Amino acid sequence: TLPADWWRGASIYQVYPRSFQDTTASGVGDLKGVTQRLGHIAFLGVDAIWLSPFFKSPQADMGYDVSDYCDVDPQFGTLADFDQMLTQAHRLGLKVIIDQVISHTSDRHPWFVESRSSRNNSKADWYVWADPKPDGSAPNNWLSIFGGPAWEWDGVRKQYYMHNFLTSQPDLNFHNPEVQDALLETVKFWLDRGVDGFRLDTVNYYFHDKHLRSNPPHYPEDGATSADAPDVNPYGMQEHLFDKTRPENIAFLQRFRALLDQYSGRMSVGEVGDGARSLKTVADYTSGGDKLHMCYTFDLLGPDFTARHIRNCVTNFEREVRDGWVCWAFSNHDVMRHASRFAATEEERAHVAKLAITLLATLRGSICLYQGEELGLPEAELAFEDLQDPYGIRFWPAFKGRDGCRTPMPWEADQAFAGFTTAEKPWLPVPELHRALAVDQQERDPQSVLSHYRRVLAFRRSRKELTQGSIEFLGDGDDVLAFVRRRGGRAMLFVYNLTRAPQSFTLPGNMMALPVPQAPGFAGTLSGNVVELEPLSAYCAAV
Ligand code: TEU
Repeated sequence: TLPADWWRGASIYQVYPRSFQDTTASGVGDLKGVTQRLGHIAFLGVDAIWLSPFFKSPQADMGYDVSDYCDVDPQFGTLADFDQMLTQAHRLGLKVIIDQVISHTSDRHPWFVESRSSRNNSKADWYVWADPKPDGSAPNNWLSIFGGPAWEWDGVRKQYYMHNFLTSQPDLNFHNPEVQDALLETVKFWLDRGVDGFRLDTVNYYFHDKHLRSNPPHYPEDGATSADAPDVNPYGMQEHLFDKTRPENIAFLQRFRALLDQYSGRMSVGEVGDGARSLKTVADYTSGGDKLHMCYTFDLLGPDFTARHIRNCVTNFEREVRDGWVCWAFSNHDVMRHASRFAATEEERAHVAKLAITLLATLRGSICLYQGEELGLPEAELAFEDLQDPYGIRFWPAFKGRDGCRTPMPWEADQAFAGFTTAEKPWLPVPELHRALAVDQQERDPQSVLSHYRRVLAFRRSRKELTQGSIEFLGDGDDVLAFVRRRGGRAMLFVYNLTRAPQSFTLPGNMMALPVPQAPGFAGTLSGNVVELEPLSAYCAAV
């Protein structure tokens, strides 16, 4: 058995159930499919899985629009399938984290159906309803992330309701204690079923400004005002909401944590998607040990894979967040796959994928991997006709949406749809390019990205200075990223060259570097007190 703080430094594997394994020939993955493929995840050497939503849902936002928090969508199976999956995961030593999407519900959720039916029903105040301005327009200037205003007119109540995402994802009114109670009941439902943790979707969107004040005008970097592009989300809305509501959310997160603490070994990881202020939010949400266990930020989900950027992210975090804890990730179901994002050419893709996991596995924090990255999968190129993501459909071709990272897992190269489904057609195509990268091909190749992931994750797991130790950066240049991970009397030096030119790094005066046996993927060499690094390579030593 693992200690109660098993999550600290853990490696978490994100499963996107729609695209993992289909067992019913529906073209969509399901929970039985997850159970069937758990061996692959356990063998990878992670500590936990995070499952994207499988709850009852009209699937307007691929399950991030929930219509029943306490049931499984028939597309994904049944509660019994979930229990089986959970039992099997536990048998394999894997913790199970589920995605709680409680900032908003689906508009088909019975709570919203009732809420919109009149102005005086028992759930009339469970969502964010507001009267129009005298001229009939929306209550304020808030915008939706997925485009257009954050307000939708309802002809029955003759009021607007607020939504941060799709119009079919109405925002719950967290200021109402009954809403909080009802949501905590659903959390309890899954705790009692035995889940080990929760990923809290958009945790910093829970509360809205009670006074519904308009946002200050927002000036994008290019000098245009949001009035120039009213349909494009300028992220001004969230900044306004966050600032005004932090204290209320903290009190809610304390209630949430108190519930988790009635059980043993349960954890929470909040998704904080607030660009500039995310670290402040993470600090507020994870400090003190009475709120969230850790937060997940977007810092490493962008295109920047440079020494300076990574050093900045981690040092800013260490400085701001102190006793809080972060979960780093290079990929998830919302962003372009990092093998494509970080590699400059097709040829260097596999190499960059290996270097990226080596780096991630040596950072301080917990780490999150997204299904398929262990194969070095590139982003899928899809035609408009293939798109399923409403976000992409709306903004095509300026933004192609999130389907390119959501295509099915390739398991067996010579099977139809690489073994994902026996249906005539999967919900998203399996790119031809992914076939050669299928699990069965990479398993037998010790040089494959997959084999490398296994070695690196085992390396991380076997060393407490990696999962729990401190981190201290050496130097502040653009050419190399160097840091020491230390715990008790043990310390390790890591040096990364993320550039396309050879680099060298001189050890600090009194540092003695000794080779580390079985350190995978560190090709740099030491001559005298200088570490020599080929382009895109890494070095490690005991110091
Ligand atoms: O994402 C929250 C979020 O901020 C996203 O809108 C993100 O900015 C965008 O996807 C980046 O391309 C969460 C889920 O991860 C996402 O899949 C959902 O669509 C969203 O919440 C709404 O529930």
